[in-house]
Amino acid sequence: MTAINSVVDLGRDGEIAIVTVNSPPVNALSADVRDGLAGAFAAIAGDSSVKAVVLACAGRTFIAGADISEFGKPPRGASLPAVQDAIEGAPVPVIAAIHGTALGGGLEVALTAHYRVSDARAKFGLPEVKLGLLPGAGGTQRLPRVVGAKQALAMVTSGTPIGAKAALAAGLIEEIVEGDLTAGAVAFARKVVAEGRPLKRIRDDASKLGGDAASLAPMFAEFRAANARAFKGFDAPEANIKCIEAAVALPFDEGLKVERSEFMKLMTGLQSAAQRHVFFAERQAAKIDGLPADTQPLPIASVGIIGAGTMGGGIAMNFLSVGIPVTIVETKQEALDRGIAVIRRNYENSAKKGRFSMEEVEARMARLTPSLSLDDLHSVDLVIEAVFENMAIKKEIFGKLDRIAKPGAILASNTSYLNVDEIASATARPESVLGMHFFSPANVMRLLEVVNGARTSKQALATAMAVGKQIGKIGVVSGVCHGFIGNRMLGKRQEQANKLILEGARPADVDRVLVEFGFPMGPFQMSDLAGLDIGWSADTSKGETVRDRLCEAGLRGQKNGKGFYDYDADRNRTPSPVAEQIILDYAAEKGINRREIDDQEILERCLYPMVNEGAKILDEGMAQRASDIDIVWINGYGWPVYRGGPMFWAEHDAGRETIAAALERMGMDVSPRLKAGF
Ligand code: 3H9
Repeated sequence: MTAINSVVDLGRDGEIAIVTVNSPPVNALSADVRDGLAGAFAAIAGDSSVKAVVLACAGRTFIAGADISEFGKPPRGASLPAVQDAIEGAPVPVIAAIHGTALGGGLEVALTAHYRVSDARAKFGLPEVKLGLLPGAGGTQRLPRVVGAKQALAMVTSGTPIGAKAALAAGLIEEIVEGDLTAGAVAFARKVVAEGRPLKRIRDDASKLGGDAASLAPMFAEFRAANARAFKGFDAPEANIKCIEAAVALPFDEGLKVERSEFMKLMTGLQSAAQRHVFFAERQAAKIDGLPADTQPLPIASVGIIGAGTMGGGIAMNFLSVGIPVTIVETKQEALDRGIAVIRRNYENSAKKGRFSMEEVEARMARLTPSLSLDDLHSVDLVIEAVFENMAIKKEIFGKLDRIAKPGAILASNTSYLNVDEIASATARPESVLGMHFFSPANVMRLLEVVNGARTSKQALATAMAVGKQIGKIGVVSGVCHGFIGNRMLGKRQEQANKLILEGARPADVDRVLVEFGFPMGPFQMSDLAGLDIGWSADTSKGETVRDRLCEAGLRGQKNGKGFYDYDADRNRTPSPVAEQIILDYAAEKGINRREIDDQEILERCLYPMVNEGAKILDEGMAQRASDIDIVWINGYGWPVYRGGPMFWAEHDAGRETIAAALERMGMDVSPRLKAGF
């Protein structure tokens, strides 16, 4: 075996050359990898003893894409198209041997090989759309020439990979290899040589596209219409569609030009920069600053959950779904039964939608043990308390848990606001206590704030983060402060939204501006959805806030069809005249001068104070890094991913200085970090 460079080797098995990429962790197409491939294929082209080539990868995966960390930097090394030309134009058959994930540029390289084989677990996809991009190395032109325009369209706009079986059925690979992949690929190569099979260049064969521009036009139109909602706000899906249309309508090289031009537009735009930021931010969030390298998370083989309400039940589902048994504790049989029934119904609904079988529903339910006694939590590895937000009750529960739970068990509270250190003080083991703040619906939302108490041990923190990952959440470490990262910032937005409607904006205007920005709903739609009467009681209501008055007038939000909006049976909403009058009366009573408020002011007043609060959270060390705050807002509150999160947006779009100056004009206390940089 010859090392072409530090990441590409050229070996031989008789007359078959074997090119191996070995560039951990994911064999991304860095300059070194491209140089190595260019070198290897140049050597092969000059060696007449080579009859075929196997292109394989070492480590956990085939090439998983272009090297995203190189994007936006000056180009270096061999270009990707030059490498692809060398493969596609090789004088002998090239067989890509695929394991792991052939993604993006990786799949695009494989599509320049003349044949592809894989192991049974391999996955194939063009996920560029998730980075605000499109496949820029011929993927939009070659993939439809293999799997047809329709399937290619679905693959490039969703970014979702397909498995080996589907790839075989679609003609993307020739064979699924059993046993050693490279050996199987070499055997396949020998067969190709022995049978004198042609050099199949995908670019030259348009027969599988599935039609021409005219016959496929309705398919494209339908696809756009069916996905309009999902694609709203994003630039990349439409650019991907255009490229597949070009593949159908134009000769290969012309289509490539369209792809290149669309790719460059996306690549230099803010949306892709934002989405690439999010890709790395997600991975960064998993890292705990200052964690000693030898910290081992504790194994979590069983979980106890206190409270079988909406949150407790949703949290339980996360664990049951990945095979971890849960004991769920309530105080009353009726509440317990109700909670269990909801879990079962949720699972059955998923099964009815075909997500899994009814046997799987039973298997998950069999992992659930209902109980009326905290004593039953004596042997679990992790307890998550999910009762309502009342410090006295939480402290009482943690005091009991301290006596019941086994030594070393992690004791977590799902509190959204309360002081985790005070909760921990009810135990003699504060090192095992932390917050695990799930977002509703807890079985669906990906965000998990892991609240690191003043005395929480590193190991407990690492365990909570690891178990979060195990149940498919994106964990973000937060310090102890009121509302942690997400709700603390949300509070600032709500404060301004409440003021705006008194000063002259209508709730529907505030909601519209934020929805146009990219949030799935605005603050008043959110209040209606959550229920206006959460935490409100008729006995204690003093009519001091708009919310009090709405509740006193019988407006409870979506649950009774009346809130800031009136709702019909299909939940269509129209602004409520009753709510509007209550707001007007309240403003008049308080002597507030109402005026015209434009959309820009609404946006600035809702978002700038939030960014400022994010900066304060960083000032106080309550978040580890600015990008963690972005991850919280994208995954917990519907911040549009194509705007990269509030801190990215402040830095790269709105401008930190602009925000700081506007906040000063509003008379707000501006975080030093907002001025200095995050
Ligand atoms: C593209 O190809 C454009 C083309 O059309 C060409 C245009 C000209 N680059 O996710 P993990 C790092 S766009 C650089 O934890 P897993 C990642 O940051 C690309 N780095 O592992 C992490 O680093 P760290 C299209 C990358 O096993 C480490 O690898 N391709 C890249 O859970 C491990 O990653 C994609 O979008 C990359 N391309 O999942 C695929 N990929 O350890 C993106 C990963 O320092 N990648 N890293 O935090 C993935 O989806 C997953 O990483 C993968 C492995 C499924 C491959």
